[in-house]
Amino acid sequence: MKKSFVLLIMIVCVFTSCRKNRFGVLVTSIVTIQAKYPTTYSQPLSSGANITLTNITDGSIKTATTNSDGNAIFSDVLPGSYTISANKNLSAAEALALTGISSAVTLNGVQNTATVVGSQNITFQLQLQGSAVGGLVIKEVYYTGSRTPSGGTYFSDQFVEIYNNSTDTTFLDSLCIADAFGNAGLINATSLPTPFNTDNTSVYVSSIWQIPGTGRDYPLAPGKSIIIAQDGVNHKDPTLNPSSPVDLSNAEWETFNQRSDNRDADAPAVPNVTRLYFTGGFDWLLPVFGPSIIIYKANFASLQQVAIPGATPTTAPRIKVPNNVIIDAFEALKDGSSGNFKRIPIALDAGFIFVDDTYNKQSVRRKTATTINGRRVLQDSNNSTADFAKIALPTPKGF
Ligand SMILES: [Ca+2]
Ligand SMILES: [Ca+2]
Repeated sequence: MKKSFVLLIMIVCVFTSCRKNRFGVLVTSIVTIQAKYPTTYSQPLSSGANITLTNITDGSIKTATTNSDGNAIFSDVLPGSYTISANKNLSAAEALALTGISSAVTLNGVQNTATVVGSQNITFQLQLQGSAVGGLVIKEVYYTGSRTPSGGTYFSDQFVEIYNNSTDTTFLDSLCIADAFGNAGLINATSLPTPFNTDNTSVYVSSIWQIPGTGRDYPLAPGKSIIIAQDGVNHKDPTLNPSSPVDLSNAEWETFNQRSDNRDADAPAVPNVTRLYFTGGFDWLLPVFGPSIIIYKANFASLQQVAIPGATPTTAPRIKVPNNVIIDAFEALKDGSSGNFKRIPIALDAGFIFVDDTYNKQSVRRKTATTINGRRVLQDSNNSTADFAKIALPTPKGF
């Protein structure tokens, strides 16, 4: 009997008197929740975030909104264990100011156990997280090639650079890169635009290469890029082309087109992307008059193989890549009057870029829209005319 009474007193204490001091005054704390934006954002603290403080024991809920200092202040918080959660919706305009990318995003944050004891003035910091704003983009395409000292043509130094233009680390595993079928312009008097241009729902590609990996093997941090070289070697080497503008021996990847005649050498220091489909010659030669390139993720077996209208039956089919799996598209054509030769649907790329000549070392590079905490955010309006600039020399990993 006595034992039970003591136990009862203890239970009552747990639920009542522990919240009061020995004079019977309620003991409460002032709890400040500070909401923090992801570190890739232009501001550290989030104002206008909705904060919910939930008492784990009795389920009672308090809510508040963070002020201009990113703080939500809760007074009269009873001792106990709490879950803190936060939600903040950013409009496209707000996201543009914070991330450089105009795209609405929802941010959330949760701390499952926040303990409040006695009378405190305590601050909890809550990290907001959301899906990545922005994505992978094609940053630079060096397709023109160069001249050798004796005036010969050299195109093995081509490369494509892919940049993480988002706020978060992204994984390159299974990313595919492919070149669209079709002429870049009036290469000769009888050149015709691609017969696939009647379908604006897909891009029809000639060759496809894929980055290997099973999902999380090849992370790419925000503001970082990779080079996919036609050949991952120092092209300035005297045995290659001393007049080449690039050393690609540090490229992340190269296209190795394995052939029985060994016409394409496998640079041992540079890993090879996987050849999924190939209709070219000795190597992954991009059209020096202007290539159109897409990056996408899709299972190769799920893609339709389509015969080229009007081509001979022995001509290899092209691979139809639907717009909705394409992450980024780039189009270069022969010159400013080649617009009717577009190979990429307007929905993916409303324009095209061009350079002055073939084999003149010029490159095309995506413009920088803004810089946030040292991270360049590249311009991506889905229009290569506006987003790319012609530059005199290629700038792998550079600006
Ligand atoms: Ca190669
Ligand atoms: Ca290699």
